[in-house]
Amino acid sequence: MKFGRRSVRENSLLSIAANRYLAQVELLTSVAARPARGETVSGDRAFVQRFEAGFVLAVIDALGHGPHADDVAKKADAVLATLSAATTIEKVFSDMHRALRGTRGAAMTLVRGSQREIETAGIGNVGLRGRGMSVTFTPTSGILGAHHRPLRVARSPLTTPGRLVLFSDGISRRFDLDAASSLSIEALGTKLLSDHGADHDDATVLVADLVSM
Ligand SMILES: [Mn+2]
Repeated sequence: MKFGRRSVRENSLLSIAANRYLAQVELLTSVAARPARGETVSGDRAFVQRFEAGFVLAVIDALGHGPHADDVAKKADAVLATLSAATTIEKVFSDMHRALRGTRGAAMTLVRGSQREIETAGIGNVGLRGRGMSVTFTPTSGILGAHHRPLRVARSPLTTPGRLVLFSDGISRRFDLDAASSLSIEALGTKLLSDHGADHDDATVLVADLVSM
């Protein structure tokens, strides 16, 4: 069976206040994803939301794979659809935890960018790596919808140019972002899927570049 692969790019301009000056920062994102072998649907989701002066990036991995995981991911989609620019990162996670109660649960890592900084948090094993900007990320152990340790939110200054990579655990962590620095966001996503993806699990990579205009 052939795996469905998709790569989607979106561009947008964000008004980011850097120091005293209003600088334009461009957020470019690309998603590469495929379901586990033998499945036609995935329990992974990649989410990108842009606001006038900020953005949210997230990858969700519902436990297991196949239609049951997809059902859980649909509930997660509904929570993310309610996000606004004012929604705190803590509220997204608490709403998600509540919405997924009674399901098999999910892992989620989320990046919330605002005018001067990025906030990061994750429950479970969705990975986050940064290149170009120093990204602090301290994942919280547990499962959304079941039980988890108190959420840890880390903050880092937003600097450009920078690259963020969020990836579900269907992608092995042993990849070298520096070695792949010349790749476009689309090529990096495709490479991580093909070179570091595990066939037995859904795999999703969200790559984002932040570039000053
Ligand atoms: Mn997984």
